[in-house]
Amino acid sequence: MHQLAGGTHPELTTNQGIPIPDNQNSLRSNPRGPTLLEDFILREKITHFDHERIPERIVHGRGTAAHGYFELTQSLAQFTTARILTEVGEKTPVFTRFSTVAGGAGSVDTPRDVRGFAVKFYTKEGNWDLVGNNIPVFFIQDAMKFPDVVHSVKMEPDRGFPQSSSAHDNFWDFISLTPESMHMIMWIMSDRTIPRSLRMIEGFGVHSFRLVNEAGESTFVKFHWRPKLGLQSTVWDEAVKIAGADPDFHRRDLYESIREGNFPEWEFAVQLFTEAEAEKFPFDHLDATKLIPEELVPLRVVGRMVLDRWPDNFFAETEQVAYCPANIVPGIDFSNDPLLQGRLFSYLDTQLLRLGSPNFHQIPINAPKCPFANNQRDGKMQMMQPKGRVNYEPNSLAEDSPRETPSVGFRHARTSESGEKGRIRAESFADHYSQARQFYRSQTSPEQAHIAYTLVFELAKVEHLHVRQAMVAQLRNIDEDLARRVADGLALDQLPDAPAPAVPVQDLPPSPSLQIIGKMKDTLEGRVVGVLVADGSDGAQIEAVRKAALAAGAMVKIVAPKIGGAKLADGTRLSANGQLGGMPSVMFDAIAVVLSDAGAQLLSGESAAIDFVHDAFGHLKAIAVDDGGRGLLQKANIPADSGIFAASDMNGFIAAAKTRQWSREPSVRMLP
Ligand code: HDE
Repeated sequence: MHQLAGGTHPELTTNQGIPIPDNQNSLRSNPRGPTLLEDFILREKITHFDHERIPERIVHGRGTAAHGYFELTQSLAQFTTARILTEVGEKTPVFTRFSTVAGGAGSVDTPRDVRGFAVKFYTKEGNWDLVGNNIPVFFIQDAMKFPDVVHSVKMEPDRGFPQSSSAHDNFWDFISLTPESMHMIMWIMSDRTIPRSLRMIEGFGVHSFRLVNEAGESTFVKFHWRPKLGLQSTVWDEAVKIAGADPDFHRRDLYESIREGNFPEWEFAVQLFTEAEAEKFPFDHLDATKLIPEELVPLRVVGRMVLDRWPDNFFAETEQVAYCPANIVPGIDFSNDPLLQGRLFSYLDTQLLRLGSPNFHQIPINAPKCPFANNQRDGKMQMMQPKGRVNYEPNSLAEDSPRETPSVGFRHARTSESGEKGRIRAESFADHYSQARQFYRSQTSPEQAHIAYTLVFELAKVEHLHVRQAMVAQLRNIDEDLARRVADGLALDQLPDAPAPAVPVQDLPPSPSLQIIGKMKDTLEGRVVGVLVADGSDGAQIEAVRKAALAAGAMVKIVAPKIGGAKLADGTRLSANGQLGGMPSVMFDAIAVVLSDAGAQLLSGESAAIDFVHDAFGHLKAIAVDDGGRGLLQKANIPADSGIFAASDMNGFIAAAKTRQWSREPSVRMLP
């Protein structure tokens, strides 16, 4: 067995501190005899192992997280007393977890799904958890419906599939009967749900919250995260192939970028509005199926978040971290959004099940970094050893026991409530289609085509014809052209009748800020260029690609038929980052193919090489080729187009690599 040489190795012991003499063999009555029950070392080791797993999160089971800091750049002192939002320049530690929603902890990173975006701020006034998503609206208006929507999307209970996919009957059956979900459906059918990288997603607090100032006055607020690298998505066929090529694509990307010192960063922005302003909105801001367009209430950037440290231990930190929307600090308060109100209850409850004890707040990743003290005691896994006889308040026996402090304690916003008690959905929540329409009509034409394409893909997996029809019927209330495209893609004979909307559908003004393409940045920063090489490739040409890509802020990875690398034309050996079969072009944002004639000849007979260029073309990527590379493109039947460049034209290649070649798409895909 290979043992690391050198170093100072502590003694291997049991959990009771007993040194272990032999970690290879259990205790047997004789060398070929039965194992003895008395082997306390074996039993302790196996018992601990048997208990290694805890229940995974019922939603957001698969996630990845990193440490970092939040820095306030603009004070909101006029609106709030929260120190984290008033102390400019102060760096507050954060732990941020990104997740998919539907899949289990062992599912893949790139299904079509919402991404969770949960931030724990360890502020001086206690922990504040902003538990958001990468989409600013939600499926439902009332917490009462949460178990239903989650049951419908999760694997079907009788068959145990599909894992991590909304493309099945139960989901679309529920959705087609739930008009309030239509706005969210537009978002999840868009490319927002197949992000290129977690570093390139937005984050939203979704609900309206309140900021509360010194005078006790409150202002409504929506919280936003905006990625420094801009928004970027994959195309669906690419996401599907990434899932096979690298199930950990997103977490590896986050890990590598932090390891390389390219720290992921987001701007933190707020939308602030008063109650009086909210009354004039053409929707109810307490309804989580609605957003406030940036054109209506502009974003005010007030801070930034940088993730700069990978956790030491996945289980201890990423798995055990417990977010809760009810964790809030003085100066911030909740709104009456009925979805948020339900969430305030749910998270603590789920943590008790998941982490097994009311003392989960003592786990280092969950513990506040400011002092905390109260008279809560005992319980499973109690790690604290409070001294003294007093564990109640008020008391006259202890001089140092914790006391309430009205001057700094949490104060709720001053509000008053009136109205009829009951299970009543506000009339102002009745408009389910206007913002769905606004979203669809605000997209660029490739984005609209992708929404239609995705709906066809998903509904084509639905076995029940009446469910497909019911869904197309709903789409007619959003946009007649969209409904027609989807109906055509499903080969429906006729358009089903649209259900009557509860209130007239409004034609709201388009909001370009809802696009992805409009929010892409003109940059290659944070992206990866893959260079396919083989024995005999031209080293100078490879170097030119590498230099140009690095200068534009991208990473470069070399792919060769063998992991040991390639012997270049000048006899030197170039080491490879990946072997062709295991590092397909879906791993990259743009590719270059630098081959000698012999190399092109060799790779023409290798389907992984043909797929490499074929997929890059089909996924609308910029491609740079030398003569040998062009030979491979010809073998793959790839026609010349404006996204394919001679390797000598690095300027053209780099400019094109910053985006996808949208104009190519109609030539490679039958869009509905
Ligand atoms: Fe969650 N959600 N949720 N959710 N949610 C959970 O808490 C719940 C909702 C979100 O990385 C659970 O610890 C209810 C909206 C994220 O650990 C659970 C309702 C938004 C995460 C739960 C919602 C979210 C969760 C499962 C409707 C965006 C992962 C495990 C009333 C604003 C946090 C857990 C992490 C996790 C309940 C709706 C975001 C069961 C009842 C809306 C990012 O408590």
